[in-house]
Amino acid sequence: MTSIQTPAIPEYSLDRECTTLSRHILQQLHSFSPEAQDLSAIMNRIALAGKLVSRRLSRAGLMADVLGFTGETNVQGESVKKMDVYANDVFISVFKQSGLVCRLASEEMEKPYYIPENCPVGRYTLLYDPIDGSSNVDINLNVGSIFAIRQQTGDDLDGEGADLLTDGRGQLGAGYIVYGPSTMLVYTIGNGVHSFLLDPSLGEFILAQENIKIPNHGPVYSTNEGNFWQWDEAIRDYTRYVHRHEGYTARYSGALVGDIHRILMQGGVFLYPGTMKNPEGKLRLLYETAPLAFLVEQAGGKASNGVKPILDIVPDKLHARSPLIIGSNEDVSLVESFIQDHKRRSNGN
Ligand code: FBP
Repeated sequence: MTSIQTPAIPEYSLDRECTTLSRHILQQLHSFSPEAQDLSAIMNRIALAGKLVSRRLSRAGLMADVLGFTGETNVQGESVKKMDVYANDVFISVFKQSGLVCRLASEEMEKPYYIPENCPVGRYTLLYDPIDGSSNVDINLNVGSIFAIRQQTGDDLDGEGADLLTDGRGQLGAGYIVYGPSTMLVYTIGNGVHSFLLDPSLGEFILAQENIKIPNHGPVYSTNEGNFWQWDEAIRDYTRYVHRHEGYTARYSGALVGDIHRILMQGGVFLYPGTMKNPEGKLRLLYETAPLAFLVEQAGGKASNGVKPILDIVPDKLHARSPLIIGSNEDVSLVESFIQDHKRRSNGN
Protein backbone atom coordinates (compact mmCIF):
# COMPACT_ATOMS: atom_id res chain seq x y z
CA MET A 1 0.00 0.00 0.00
CA THR A 2 1.49 3.39 -1.01
CA SER A 3 1.96 5.79 1.91
CA ILE A 4 0.00 9.04 1.60
CA GLN A 5 2.33 12.00 1.04
CA THR A 6 1.95 14.54 3.72
CA PRO A 7 0.89 17.69 1.79
CA ALA A 8 3.64 20.28 1.33
CA ILE A 9 1.63 22.92 3.18
CA PRO A 10 0.89 21.77 6.74
CA GLU A 11 -2.80 20.84 7.00
CA TYR A 12 -3.63 23.46 9.57
CA SER A 13 -2.48 26.44 7.50
CA LEU A 14 -4.33 25.34 4.33
CA ASP A 15 -7.40 24.81 6.44
CA ARG A 16 -6.89 28.20 8.01
CA GLU A 17 -6.37 29.85 4.61
CA CYS A 18 -9.70 28.43 3.58
CA THR A 19 -11.46 29.64 6.70
CA THR A 20 -13.29 32.56 5.20
CA LEU A 21 -15.74 34.64 7.17
CA SER A 22 -18.89 33.02 5.76
CA ARG A 23 -17.54 29.52 6.48
CA HIS A 24 -16.49 30.54 10.00
CA ILE A 25 -19.98 31.81 10.80
CA LEU A 26 -21.62 28.56 9.71
CA GLN A 27 -19.04 26.70 11.81
CA GLN A 28 -19.84 29.00 14.75
CA LEU A 29 -23.55 28.30 14.45
CA HIS A 30 -23.01 24.56 13.86
CA SER A 31 -25.89 24.87 11.46
CA PHE A 32 -26.88 25.41 7.83
CA SER A 33 -30.33 26.68 8.88
CA PRO A 34 -31.87 29.59 6.92
CA GLU A 35 -30.97 31.93 9.84
CA ALA A 36 -27.37 30.74 9.83
CA GLN A 37 -27.16 31.11 6.06
CA ASP A 38 -28.62 34.63 6.31
CA LEU A 39 -26.12 35.73 8.98
CA SER A 40 -23.26 34.22 6.98
CA ALA A 41 -24.44 35.99 3.83
CA ILE A 42 -24.90 39.31 5.66
CA MET A 43 -21.40 39.13 7.12
CA ASN A 44 -20.06 38.34 3.66
CA ARG A 45 -21.63 41.53 2.31
CA ILE A 46 -20.19 43.53 5.20
CA ALA A 47 -16.79 42.06 4.31
CA LEU A 48 -17.28 43.20 0.70
CA ALA A 49 -18.07 46.71 1.94
CA GLY A 50 -14.87 46.59 4.00
CA LYS A 51 -12.81 45.58 0.95
CA LEU A 52 -14.26 48.42 -1.14
CA VAL A 53 -13.66 51.04 1.57
CA SER A 54 -10.17 49.67 2.24
CA ARG A 55 -9.28 49.91 -1.45
CA ARG A 56 -10.58 53.49 -1.66
CA LEU A 57 -8.68 54.54 1.48
CA SER A 58 -5.44 52.97 0.29
CA ARG A 59 -5.53 55.01 -2.94
CA ALA A 60 -7.37 58.13 -1.73
CA GLY A 61 -4.28 60.32 -1.67
CA LEU A 62 -3.69 59.66 -5.38
CA MET A 63 -7.26 60.21 -6.50
CA ALA A 64 -9.02 63.49 -7.19
CA ASP A 65 -12.10 64.59 -5.27
CA VAL A 66 -11.98 61.72 -2.75
CA LEU A 67 -10.72 63.49 0.37
CA GLY A 68 -11.99 66.63 2.09
CA PHE A 69 -15.45 67.90 2.97
CA THR A 70 -18.66 67.81 0.92
CA GLY A 71 -19.84 71.15 2.35
CA GLU A 72 -22.87 69.39 3.85
CA THR A 73 -23.72 68.93 7.54
CA ASN A 74 -25.16 65.61 8.75
CA VAL A 75 -27.91 64.86 11.29
CA GLN A 76 -25.23 65.00 14.04
CA GLY A 77 -24.45 68.60 13.12
CA GLU A 78 -21.00 67.49 11.87
CA SER A 79 -19.35 68.54 8.62
CA VAL A 80 -19.52 65.59 6.24
CA LYS A 81 -16.38 64.12 4.64
CA LYS A 82 -16.51 62.81 1.05
CA MET A 83 -15.25 59.46 2.38
CA ASP A 84 -18.21 59.36 4.83
CA VAL A 85 -20.61 59.58 1.87
CA TYR A 86 -18.69 57.05 -0.22
CA ALA A 87 -18.54 54.51 2.59
CA ASN A 88 -22.19 55.09 3.53
CA ASP A 89 -23.25 54.37 -0.08
CA VAL A 90 -21.00 51.30 -0.27
CA PHE A 91 -22.81 49.63 2.66
CA ILE A 92 -26.15 50.32 0.95
CA SER A 93 -24.94 49.06 -2.45
CA VAL A 94 -23.56 45.75 -1.19
CA PHE A 95 -27.01 44.85 0.20
CA LYS A 96 -28.99 45.71 -2.92
CA GLN A 97 -30.59 42.68 -4.61
CA SER A 98 -29.70 40.58 -1.57
CA GLY A 99 -33.10 39.74 -0.12
CA LEU A 100 -31.32 40.01 3.24
CA VAL A 101 -31.28 43.49 4.74
CA CYS A 102 -34.48 45.44 4.27
CA ARG A 103 -33.34 48.53 6.14
CA LEU A 104 -30.09 50.30 6.94
CA ALA A 105 -29.57 53.02 9.56
CA SER A 106 -26.34 54.95 9.83
CA GLU A 107 -24.61 57.93 11.37
CA GLU A 108 -24.82 59.72 8.01
CA MET A 109 -28.58 59.31 7.44
CA GLU A 110 -31.30 61.10 9.43
CA LYS A 111 -33.81 58.28 8.84
CA PRO A 112 -33.39 54.58 8.04
CA TYR A 113 -32.82 53.75 4.39
CA TYR A 114 -35.05 51.09 2.86
CA ILE A 115 -34.06 48.70 0.06
CA PRO A 116 -37.56 48.00 -1.29
CA GLU A 117 -36.63 44.95 -3.34
CA ASN A 118 -35.38 43.28 -0.14
CA CYS A 119 -38.53 43.84 1.86
CA PRO A 120 -40.55 42.00 3.18
CA VAL A 121 -38.32 38.93 2.74
CA GLY A 122 -35.34 40.72 4.25
CA ARG A 123 -35.88 40.42 7.97
CA TYR A 124 -32.73 42.19 9.08
CA THR A 125 -31.62 45.73 9.78
CA LEU A 126 -28.01 46.87 9.54
CA LEU A 127 -26.93 49.71 11.82
CA TYR A 128 -23.55 51.16 11.01
CA ASP A 129 -21.01 53.95 11.28
CA PRO A 130 -19.48 53.88 7.81
CA ILE A 131 -16.33 55.83 8.71
CA ASP A 132 -15.46 56.05 12.38
CA GLY A 133 -12.70 58.53 13.17
CA SER A 134 -13.53 60.85 10.27
CA SER A 135 -11.05 63.43 11.60
CA ASN A 136 -8.27 60.98 10.67
CA VAL A 137 -9.33 60.31 7.07
CA ASP A 138 -7.58 63.19 5.28
CA ILE A 139 -4.30 62.69 7.14
CA ASN A 140 -3.95 58.96 6.41
CA LEU A 141 -4.38 57.79 10.00
CA ASN A 142 -6.38 54.76 11.07
CA VAL A 143 -10.16 54.83 10.73
CA GLY A 144 -12.83 52.16 11.01
CA SER A 145 -16.37 51.02 10.26
CA ILE A 146 -18.71 49.79 13.02
CA PHE A 147 -21.75 47.55 12.41
CA ALA A 148 -24.59 45.78 14.18
CA ILE A 149 -27.17 43.34 12.82
CA ARG A 150 -30.70 43.30 14.28
CA GLN A 151 -33.89 41.44 13.46
CA GLN A 152 -36.58 43.69 11.99
CA THR A 153 -39.50 43.26 14.42
CA GLY A 154 -42.02 45.98 13.50
CA ASP A 155 -43.48 47.14 10.18
CA ASP A 156 -42.03 50.63 10.80
CA LEU A 157 -44.80 52.15 8.66
CA ASP A 158 -43.67 55.74 9.36
CA GLY A 159 -40.07 54.89 8.45
CA GLU A 160 -38.72 56.36 11.70
CA GLY A 161 -37.29 53.06 12.96
CA ALA A 162 -39.16 53.14 16.31
CA ASP A 163 -38.82 49.35 16.56
CA LEU A 164 -35.05 49.83 16.73
CA LEU A 165 -35.36 51.70 20.04
CA THR A 166 -34.61 48.66 22.17
CA ASP A 167 -31.64 47.68 24.35
CA GLY A 168 -28.43 46.20 22.92
CA ARG A 169 -29.15 42.65 24.04
CA GLY A 170 -31.21 42.21 20.86
CA GLN A 171 -28.18 42.49 18.57
CA LEU A 172 -27.64 39.30 16.55
CA GLY A 173 -24.17 40.25 15.46
CA ALA A 174 -21.76 43.16 15.76
CA GLY A 175 -18.22 44.18 15.02
CA TYR A 176 -15.87 46.58 13.38
CA ILE A 177 -13.42 46.87 10.52
CA VAL A 178 -10.19 48.69 11.30
CA TYR A 179 -8.39 50.23 8.33
CA GLY A 180 -4.79 50.37 9.56
CA PRO A 181 -1.49 49.01 8.25
CA SER A 182 -3.67 46.05 7.31
CA THR A 183 -7.44 45.80 7.19
CA MET A 184 -8.94 43.68 9.95
CA LEU A 185 -12.54 42.67 10.62
CA VAL A 186 -13.45 41.71 14.19
CA TYR A 187 -16.90 40.27 14.87
CA THR A 188 -19.16 38.42 17.27
CA ILE A 189 -22.50 36.66 16.82
CA GLY A 190 -22.72 35.92 20.53
CA ASN A 191 -20.24 33.04 20.42
CA GLY A 192 -16.94 34.69 21.21
CA VAL A 193 -14.92 37.30 19.35
CA HIS A 194 -12.91 36.49 16.24
CA SER A 195 -10.65 38.46 13.93
CA PHE A 196 -10.08 38.18 10.18
CA LEU A 197 -7.32 39.83 8.18
CA LEU A 198 -7.81 41.00 4.60
CA ASP A 199 -5.28 39.19 2.41
CA PRO A 200 -5.06 41.55 -0.58
CA SER A 201 -3.48 38.83 -2.74
CA LEU A 202 -6.57 36.66 -2.23
CA GLY A 203 -9.06 39.51 -1.76
CA GLU A 204 -10.41 37.47 1.12
CA PHE A 205 -10.72 38.02 4.84
CA ILE A 206 -8.84 35.08 6.36
CA LEU A 207 -9.11 33.86 9.96
CA ALA A 208 -6.44 35.53 12.11
CA GLN A 209 -7.49 34.82 15.70
CA GLU A 210 -10.38 32.95 17.35
CA ASN A 211 -11.98 33.48 20.76
CA ILE A 212 -10.10 36.68 21.56
CA LYS A 213 -10.10 37.37 25.31
CA ILE A 214 -9.47 40.91 26.57
CA PRO A 215 -6.95 41.05 29.46
CA ASN A 216 -8.59 41.69 32.82
CA HIS A 217 -6.42 44.78 33.30
CA GLY A 218 -4.18 46.82 30.99
CA PRO A 219 -1.89 49.88 31.24
CA VAL A 220 -3.73 51.94 28.63
CA TYR A 221 -6.25 54.67 29.40
CA SER A 222 -7.66 56.27 26.25
CA THR A 223 -9.60 59.53 26.41
CA ASN A 224 -9.54 63.10 25.07
CA GLU A 225 -8.09 64.96 28.06
CA GLY A 226 -8.78 68.18 26.19
CA ASN A 227 -12.29 67.87 27.68
CA PHE A 228 -10.92 67.60 31.26
CA TRP A 229 -12.53 70.80 32.57
CA GLN A 230 -15.89 69.87 31.09
CA TRP A 231 -16.00 66.50 32.90
CA ASP A 232 -17.67 65.57 36.18
CA GLU A 233 -15.38 65.70 39.22
CA ALA A 234 -15.47 61.89 39.40
CA ILE A 235 -13.89 61.51 35.95
CA ARG A 236 -11.37 64.25 36.73
CA ASP A 237 -10.41 62.39 39.91
CA TYR A 238 -10.01 59.13 37.97
CA THR A 239 -7.72 60.96 35.51
CA ARG A 240 -5.70 62.45 38.37
CA TYR A 241 -5.40 58.92 39.82
CA VAL A 242 -3.89 57.42 36.63
CA HIS A 243 -1.56 60.45 36.37
CA ARG A 244 -0.27 59.80 39.87
CA HIS A 245 0.04 56.02 39.71
CA GLU A 246 2.76 53.95 38.01
CA GLY A 247 1.78 51.54 35.28
CA TYR A 248 -0.63 53.71 33.28
CA THR A 249 -0.01 55.13 29.81
CA ALA A 250 -2.21 57.38 27.66
CA ARG A 251 -3.12 56.35 24.09
CA TYR A 252 -5.78 58.21 22.06
CA SER A 253 -5.89 57.91 18.27
CA GLY A 254 -8.96 60.03 17.53
CA ALA A 255 -10.65 56.93 16.10
CA LEU A 256 -12.79 54.90 18.51
CA VAL A 257 -12.30 51.66 16.53
CA GLY A 258 -8.51 51.93 16.63
CA ASP A 259 -8.52 52.67 20.37
CA ILE A 260 -10.94 49.80 21.10
CA HIS A 261 -8.87 47.38 19.02
CA ARG A 262 -5.73 48.25 21.01
CA ILE A 263 -7.59 47.72 24.28
CA LEU A 264 -9.14 44.44 23.08
CA MET A 265 -5.64 43.13 22.36
CA GLN A 266 -3.64 44.72 25.21
CA GLY A 267 -6.20 45.63 27.90
CA GLY A 268 -7.04 48.99 29.42
CA VAL A 269 -9.99 51.38 29.26
CA PHE A 270 -11.49 53.87 26.78
CA LEU A 271 -13.58 56.73 28.12
CA TYR A 272 -15.82 59.22 26.31
CA PRO A 273 -17.71 60.67 29.28
CA GLY A 274 -20.52 63.18 29.24
CA THR A 275 -19.49 66.83 29.41
CA MET A 276 -21.23 69.88 30.81
CA LYS A 277 -22.15 70.88 27.24
CA ASN A 278 -23.12 67.31 26.20
CA PRO A 279 -24.11 65.31 29.28
CA GLU A 280 -24.81 62.30 27.00
CA GLY A 281 -21.31 62.55 25.50
CA LYS A 282 -20.61 62.35 21.76
CA LEU A 283 -20.83 58.70 20.76
CA ARG A 284 -24.04 57.21 19.36
CA LEU A 285 -25.66 54.21 21.03
CA LEU A 286 -27.18 52.14 18.19
CA TYR A 287 -24.23 52.13 15.77
CA GLU A 288 -21.19 52.95 17.93
CA THR A 289 -21.39 52.11 21.64
CA ALA A 290 -23.90 49.19 21.67
CA PRO A 291 -22.11 47.16 18.93
CA LEU A 292 -18.73 47.65 20.65
CA ALA A 293 -20.22 46.82 24.06
CA PHE A 294 -21.62 43.52 22.68
CA LEU A 295 -18.20 42.65 21.27
CA VAL A 296 -16.18 43.62 24.35
CA GLU A 297 -18.55 41.77 26.72
CA GLN A 298 -18.20 38.70 24.48
CA ALA A 299 -14.41 39.01 24.91
CA GLY A 300 -14.79 39.05 28.69
CA GLY A 301 -14.64 42.82 29.14
CA LYS A 302 -17.12 45.43 30.33
CA ALA A 303 -18.94 48.48 28.91
CA SER A 304 -21.06 51.01 30.80
CA ASN A 305 -22.16 54.63 30.83
CA GLY A 306 -20.55 54.83 34.26
CA VAL A 307 -23.67 53.64 36.04
CA LYS A 308 -25.35 50.90 33.97
CA PRO A 309 -24.25 48.45 31.26
CA ILE A 310 -24.41 49.95 27.76
CA LEU A 311 -26.34 46.85 26.59
CA ASP A 312 -29.18 47.67 29.02
CA ILE A 313 -29.69 51.23 27.78
CA VAL A 314 -32.85 51.81 25.71
CA PRO A 315 -32.36 54.71 23.24
CA ASP A 316 -35.11 57.35 22.98
CA LYS A 317 -34.24 58.17 19.38
CA LEU A 318 -32.32 56.70 16.43
CA HIS A 319 -29.26 58.93 16.91
CA ALA A 320 -29.30 58.83 20.73
CA ARG A 321 -25.88 59.27 22.40
CA SER A 322 -24.44 57.70 25.54
CA PRO A 323 -21.34 58.25 27.68
CA LEU A 324 -18.97 55.31 27.21
CA ILE A 325 -16.53 53.58 29.54
CA ILE A 326 -15.35 50.35 27.93
CA GLY A 327 -12.54 47.84 28.13
CA SER A 328 -10.98 45.51 30.71
CA ASN A 329 -13.17 44.49 33.63
CA GLU A 330 -10.84 45.81 36.35
CA ASP A 331 -10.24 49.16 34.61
CA VAL A 332 -13.89 49.89 33.81
CA SER A 333 -14.81 48.92 37.40
CA LEU A 334 -12.15 51.33 38.70
CA VAL A 335 -13.68 54.24 36.76
CA GLU A 336 -17.17 53.22 37.95
CA SER A 337 -15.92 53.16 41.56
CA PHE A 338 -14.88 56.82 41.27
CA ILE A 339 -18.38 57.67 39.99
CA GLN A 340 -20.09 55.70 42.79
CA ASP A 341 -17.84 57.31 45.44
CA HIS A 342 -18.73 60.76 44.21
CA LYS A 343 -22.42 59.89 44.13
CA ARG A 344 -22.23 58.56 47.71
CA ARG A 345 -20.37 61.66 48.88
CA SER A 346 -22.77 64.08 47.15
CA ASN A 347 -25.67 62.18 48.82
CA GLY A 348 -23.92 62.87 52.13
CA ASN A 349 -23.20 59.18 52.82
P1 FBP B 1 -17.14 59.92 13.87
O1 FBP B 1 -17.83 58.63 13.75
O2 FBP B 1 -17.92 61.05 13.28
O3 FBP B 1 -15.75 59.89 13.43
O4 FBP B 1 -17.10 60.32 15.45
C1 FBP B 1 -16.64 59.50 16.39
C2 FBP B 1 -15.22 59.82 16.83
O5 FBP B 1 -14.45 60.31 15.79
C3 FBP B 1 -14.57 58.59 17.45
O6 FBP B 1 -14.01 57.76 16.51
C4 FBP B 1 -13.53 59.20 18.34
O7 FBP B 1 -13.23 58.38 19.44
C5 FBP B 1 -14.18 60.49 18.79
O8 FBP B 1 -15.24 60.78 17.87
C6 FBP B 1 -13.21 61.64 18.78
O9 FBP B 1 -13.89 62.73 19.34
P2 FBP B 1 -13.05 63.99 19.89
O10 FBP B 1 -12.43 64.62 18.69
O11 FBP B 1 -14.09 64.83 20.57
O12 FBP B 1 -12.04 63.44 20.84
